[in-house]
Amino acid sequence: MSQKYKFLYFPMKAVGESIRLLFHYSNVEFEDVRVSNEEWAKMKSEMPWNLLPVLVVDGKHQLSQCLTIFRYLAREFGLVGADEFETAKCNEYIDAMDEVRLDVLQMFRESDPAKKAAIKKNVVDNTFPKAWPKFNGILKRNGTGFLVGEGVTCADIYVAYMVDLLTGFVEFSTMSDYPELDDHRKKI
Ligand SMILES: N[C@@H](CCC(=O)N[C@@H](CS)C(=O)NCC(=O)O)C(=O)O
Repeated sequence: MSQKYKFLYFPMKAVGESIRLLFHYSNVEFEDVRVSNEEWAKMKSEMPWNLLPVLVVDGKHQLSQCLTIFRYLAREFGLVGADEFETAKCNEYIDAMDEVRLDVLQMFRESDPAKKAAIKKNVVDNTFPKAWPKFNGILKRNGTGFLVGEGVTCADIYVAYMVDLLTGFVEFSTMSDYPELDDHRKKI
């Protein structure tokens, strides 16, 4: 692997952190550029979709959209399972987790405190109790401690990171109801 990677995102965790984790897990060097608000005002118009994250490969190829970048790097770093079906299962779990993320994201897009509280309640009462047993069951059935196959894939990294991040946002305190998922989060 001889590519040079530069990863541009804001100085926050959010979805960009899942991409940084891929680099760190794979021990691949990258330039971790954390763009300030002042810098962003000057560079926004030059970005392909006027949004971050953006990955720059070898100083010339720009790639946007977080999950596109995540999946591209996962393939480059050999974290997409043993065959095409396992790769598809990784994508299934990443997409399912992204639906959970988008539910939580609504909270941050809402400025009215009452509406924000209602979104949070929906996440705690509906989104998590529907999603977490599914992921818990997948881990139980696979029986290897990983979501797909017998070792770490990008799905483990995305799901474990998002469980950690999203439960933290809404102070969800009953992860112990989902022991396989909670252990997986801690292990990964
Ligand atoms: N669909 C895009 C969304 C990216 C996005 O919303 N980026 C936000 C930060 S998380 C952004 O660039 N905000 C700055 C702005 O809109 O000026 C992706 O998945 O990468």
